[in-house]
Amino acid sequence: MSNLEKTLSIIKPDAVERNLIEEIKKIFVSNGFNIVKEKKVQVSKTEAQQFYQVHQAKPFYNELCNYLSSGPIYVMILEKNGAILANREIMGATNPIEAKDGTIRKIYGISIDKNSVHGSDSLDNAKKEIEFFFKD
Ligand code: IDP
Ligand code: MG
Repeated sequence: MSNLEKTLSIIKPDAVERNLIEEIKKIFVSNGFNIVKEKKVQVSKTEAQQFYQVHQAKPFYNELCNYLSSGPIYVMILEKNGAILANREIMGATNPIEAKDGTIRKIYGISIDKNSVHGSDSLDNAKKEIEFFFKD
């Protein structure tokens, strides 16, 4: 049975800055994801605040929005059967220290904030996040 899903992936400023876009894309492609759309952008602080609205009550919200808007990011729509969960698995835990071997955050993450990638956490959020970056 097919369960084709789309999810939003972001290669965050720390990874773009270290020229890791191609290496990280290779991990997604070799794990069976199809990259449907992709672009490099830089978001404003206001846009970062909108994107991370679900976290507005968190103590790290302001820092998080400053960080996402601090430099270019690479956004992708990834497609695969069960893409949302599969992406969360290949990304690894939020804190790179806790991420499993072989996950993107384990390999490339610097710290809990500079953890190299974002991935949608549910079907509903995937739709919202894809719409946020790819309105057309
Ligand atoms: P996720 O990215 O694994 O889904 P979330 O809990 O949704 O993790 O948090 C969103 C982002 O906020 C994380 O990827 C990370 O960059 C940042 N973040 C999460 N927890 C902390 C924290 O305790 N301190 C600083 N930044 C954090
Ligand atoms: Mg999240």
